[in-house]
Amino acid sequence: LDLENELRQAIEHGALELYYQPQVDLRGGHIIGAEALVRWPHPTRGWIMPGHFIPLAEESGLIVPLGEWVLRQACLQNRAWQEAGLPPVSVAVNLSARQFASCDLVDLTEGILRETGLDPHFLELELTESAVMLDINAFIKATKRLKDLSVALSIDDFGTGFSSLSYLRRFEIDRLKIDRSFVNDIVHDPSSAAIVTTVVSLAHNLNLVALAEGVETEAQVRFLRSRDCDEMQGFYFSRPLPAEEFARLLGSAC
Ligand code: G
Ligand code: G
Ligand code: MN
Ligand code: NA
Repeated sequence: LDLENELRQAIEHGALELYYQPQVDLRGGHIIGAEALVRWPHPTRGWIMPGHFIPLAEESGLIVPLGEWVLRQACLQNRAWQEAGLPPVSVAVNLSARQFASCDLVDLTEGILRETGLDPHFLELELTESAVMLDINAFIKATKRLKDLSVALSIDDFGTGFSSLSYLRRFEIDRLKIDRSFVNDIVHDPSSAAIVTTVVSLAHNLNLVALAEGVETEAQVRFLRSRDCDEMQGFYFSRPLPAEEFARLLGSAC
C-alpha cells in the first residue's frame, strides 16, 4: 500500500488527529485562540507531520476531503469546549490554495457552521499569499462571502509570498500572521527587526491585528511588546497540544 492510499484510508476512517497551539494576547497574556494543526498517527511509521503529507494531499486531490475533515473537527471541538464552559476562544484552520480554488468552500464552511452550531465569530480561516496568487478573482469572491458569514480571515506566513500588497486593501482580512522566519531573528538581526516592526505598523494602519508566529524566547516577547504587536504564538508559550491538554490549559487560566 503506498502512502497516498494509506492517507486516503486514514481520512475515510477518521484516523487523523488535530493538535491545537494557543494564540496569546501580548498585553493581557491570556489565550485568545487556537490554531488547529493536523497530525497523522501512523500504525508503523509513528506520528507523521503535515509537512510530509499535506504536499502529497495537495498533489493527489486528497486535500479536499482532508480539509473538510479538519474544518468539521475543529468546529466541533471548539463548540464542545464552549459547551463545557471554557472561556470562548477562536479556532484557526489552515487552508491550502487548492481548497480555496474549489468552488464549494464557502458552502462547505456555511454547512459545517450550521451543523456544529459554532458561532462563526469563533472560526478563523488562515489563507496564504499563494491562495491570493492562484486566482485573485476567485479569492476576492470567496473572501467576501466568508466575511458575510462573519468568519474571521488571516494571512498566514505573511511576508514570504512575494505577492503584491495591493490585495490587503481589496480584501476583508482581519489579521496578519508574521512568519516565524522573521520573528526568529528579531533580537540579533536588524533587518528582521525592521521587517517585524514595519509589518506591525502596516497591520495597525490597515486596522488589522498583528500576530507574531514562532515566538520562542523572552527577549522576542519583550521586543514584540515594545513594538505594540497584538498577539503571539510559539513554543515560548506552548507547543501544539492534544485537545484535552489544550482544554486543561485553557481551563486553568480562568
Ligand atoms: O504542525 P506543523 O508546524 O508541522 O505544520 C506544518 C505546516 O503544515 C504548516 O505550514 C501548517 O500550516 C500546515 N498544516 C497543518 N495543518 C494543516 C491543515 O489542516 N491543512 C493545511 N492545508 N495545512 C496544514
Ligand atoms: O505555517 P503555519 O504557521 O501554519 O505553521 C505552523 C507550524 O509552526 C506548526 O507546525 C508548528 O508546530 C510550528 N511552530 C509553532 N510554534 C513554533 C515555534 O515557536 N518555533 C518553531 N520553530 N516552530 C513553531
Ligand atoms: Mn498556520
Ligand atoms: Na505560518
